[in-house]
Amino acid sequence: MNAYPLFSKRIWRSLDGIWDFVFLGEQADLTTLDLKTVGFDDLLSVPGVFDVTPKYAGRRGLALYRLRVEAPPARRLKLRLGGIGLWARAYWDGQPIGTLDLPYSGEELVFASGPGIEHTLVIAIDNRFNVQRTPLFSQFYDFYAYGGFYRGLELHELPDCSLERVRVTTRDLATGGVSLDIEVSGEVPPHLDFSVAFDRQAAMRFSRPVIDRHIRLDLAVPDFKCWSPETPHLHTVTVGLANDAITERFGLRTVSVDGPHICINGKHHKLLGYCRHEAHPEFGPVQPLPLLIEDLQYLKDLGCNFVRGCHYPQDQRFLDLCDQLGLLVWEESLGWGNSVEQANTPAFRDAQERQTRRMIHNSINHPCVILWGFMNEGPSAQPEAAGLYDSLISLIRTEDPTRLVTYASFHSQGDLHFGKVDVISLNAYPGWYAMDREKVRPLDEVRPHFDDFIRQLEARGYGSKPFIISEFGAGAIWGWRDRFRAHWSEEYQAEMLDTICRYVLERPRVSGLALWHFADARTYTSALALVRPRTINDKGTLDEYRRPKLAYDYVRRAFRIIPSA
Ligand code: ADA
Repeated sequence: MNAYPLFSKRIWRSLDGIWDFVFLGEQADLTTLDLKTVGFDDLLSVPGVFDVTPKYAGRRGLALYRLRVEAPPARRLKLRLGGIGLWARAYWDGQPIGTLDLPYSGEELVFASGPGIEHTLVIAIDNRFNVQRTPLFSQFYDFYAYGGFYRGLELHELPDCSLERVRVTTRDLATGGVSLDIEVSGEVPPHLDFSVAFDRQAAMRFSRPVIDRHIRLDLAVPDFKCWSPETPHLHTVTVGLANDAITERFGLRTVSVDGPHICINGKHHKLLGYCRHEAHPEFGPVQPLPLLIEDLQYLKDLGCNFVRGCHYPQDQRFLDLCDQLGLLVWEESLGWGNSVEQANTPAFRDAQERQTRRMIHNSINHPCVILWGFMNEGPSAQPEAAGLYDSLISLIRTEDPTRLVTYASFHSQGDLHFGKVDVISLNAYPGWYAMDREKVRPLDEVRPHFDDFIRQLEARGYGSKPFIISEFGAGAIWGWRDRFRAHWSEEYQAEMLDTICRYVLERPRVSGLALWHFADARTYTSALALVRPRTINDKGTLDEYRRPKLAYDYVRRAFRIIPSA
């Protein structure tokens, strides 16, 4: 499955398949390595992460992947990478063509093919933690940091003037009015002749000046239908040049707030769903299509209308499928519990801003994405971090004024930025990381905790601002049933999730719930895992192999049957 946008006139190929591989280990230094002398002694799958395979499981170090590729001489090429980790440098015929330091980001490298037809592409992947080189991923994050290609690769032969993206913005739901922002690159003439066709309708021809590599025009989609979670109608637009064509898919819809309610096309929608990691024990962060479909079937079966993509930019194929299925998505850039010191280093700040900008660029046309987030559980209560929060919020609003801005805070008191975002989001685990540690089943901490938070919002003047419980959960080890209904039992988790679902459904003040989390996922492999049995974050409603726990039926009943206030 190729994710949108599609390029029908170009020669391009998927580079997914079996690549030559060598693991050079923990001591290897890329700067002193002579790539010509390296022997490749293994084969691995791309996409794929080496450190989940039996031979290299849990290893950290430098690895090289190699593929022989054919491409015509003297041509502009583009390598599209869906997402890597943790760090990568690509070499074309031995010459560096680009470095990737943003784990999970979809990136593109443009370079010249050079002489000849047969070429060698080598991509060095490093999964060692290094805050200077990969500032966005640290060892203390509560999910495993894999090394390799999280998502697929494509190689495109570019015409002299090529199409980058067409950003489609809904202007008017009543008439199907949209604005198109066509972005071109390469040798761009001052004036372009191009065609625009919606769906399978006849193409319209235009001639327009190009300003700063962009052409903007307003059109109406013929025979349009609006997109909503209940009726996820999608349209396509194809823009054609003499030697290039791009097809983007989009939905006509608006996102807004009305007091505490989040609205799609002006209609209130209570968000009900899950936080979801891209994770599986056999594939790490790589998601084969059957797994994507399986996860989406479970989410729909549970009665969810909402997914929080935790804690990084999402796989574009997942977002395409959410567009089709009408699931609403919160997409966020990578961060996890970063300290104010870390967040304020220039390298972290720069990487955070670059990834947020890139995420918006990549996901701009997905109607499913309604919320942009960043830096999960960051230092939002520290005045010294205000600069970074302000700059990310304003960056998001500048790049995309059509969606809502939020971030998941874990400061129920003293958060400094609730007033600046569209939606207040709180991660909280009363009843699990309980206040009263001696109480056997501290379920009665749950409701007062959130009632108290709502009162605080009221007192601080945010009483009518949308508020989402962006994480809440309890660990349960699949198959461990316990008459004591103790912590880690399926019974206790089921009671906890039932309690929070009922609470959210009863209260109009709560705009949404993203349960932590959809499926169990691997995390720390060191002593950091002392509160993570089996080194898995097992607050999943399904285990890591997607076996539903007892809580599944409770959540399903709540989301599907209990009417929401
Ligand atoms: C945090 C964090 C999650 C996860 C969770 C937990 O809120 O955002 O990634 O670590 O806690 O399981 O405790």
